[in-house]
Amino acid sequence: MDISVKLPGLNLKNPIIPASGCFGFGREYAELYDLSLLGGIAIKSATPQERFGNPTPRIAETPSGMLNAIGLQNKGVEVIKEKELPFLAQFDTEIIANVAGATEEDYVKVIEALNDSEVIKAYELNISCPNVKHGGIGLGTKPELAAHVTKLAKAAAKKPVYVKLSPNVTDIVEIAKAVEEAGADGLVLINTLMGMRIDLKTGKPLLANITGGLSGPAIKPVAIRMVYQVAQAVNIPIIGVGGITSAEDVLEFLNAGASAVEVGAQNFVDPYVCPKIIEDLPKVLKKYGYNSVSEAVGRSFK
Ligand code: ORO
Repeated sequence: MDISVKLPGLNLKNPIIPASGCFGFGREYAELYDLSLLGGIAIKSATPQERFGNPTPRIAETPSGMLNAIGLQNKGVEVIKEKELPFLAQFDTEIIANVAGATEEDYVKVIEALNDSEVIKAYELNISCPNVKHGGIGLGTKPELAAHVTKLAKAAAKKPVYVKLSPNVTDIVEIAKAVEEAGADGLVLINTLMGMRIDLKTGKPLLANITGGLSGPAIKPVAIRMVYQVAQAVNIPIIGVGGITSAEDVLEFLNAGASAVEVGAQNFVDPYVCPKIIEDLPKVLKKYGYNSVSEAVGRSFK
């Protein structure tokens, strides 16, 4: 069965994309399997300058999930361009750059730096990182701010812009519509849910950052609900993400209205999860009576 998916700027041979922050730049996974098997790869966030991220501890386990407070650690867009993109160029898969920053100007700077890269096929505007004091979620929780940074990004970008939305809002539909109106080519939802754990030995927060972003199977129903609500309100494609561990989970996201998916935390549990899902997906689609990915998209409300 052909499970390819065409989205703005992206010719995905299958709808499976490892999620940003859970796959680095693919180097460790490339030791385990051929990255050309993947539909695409959303690489770790790039900011204009190098960031060391938050102090440790910045990871904690939770039932059916994990908390992270990495703080957008990365080497800066120029180093990523010089050192990581040439490595990724050898694979036949679509590379998506996750774009982050502390200010609106930072987002534009990263986009301008990557516009001439042949490796990057699309941008994923990260206005939903819950772990930084400036930028990130601060731009993604108010419709006007989300729309404004999207407009600036679209004006600067020579490739399609997908906007990655935060679930830490009262009404995600309102944000999605504002971003669509501002010119976004697609949406990615959801980023992590803000959470917290306490270390009982000290009575203090377990993460040095105090709060962190919750990911993993625990958040899947929240992500499905948001994809379902947003898919009925917008006309741009949605890449669904949140707690996917199997091809059945992928089908659930497709039925809710996603056109493709990203797989995040499960890569830490099973580094082979993406190729396994890719192998299983045609069988699962067939089992539930579908002959293509597109037939399954939005089935829950169509
Ligand atoms: N963590 C998340 O959960 N989401 C992001 O977008 C970024 C981070 C991080 O770098 O801390």
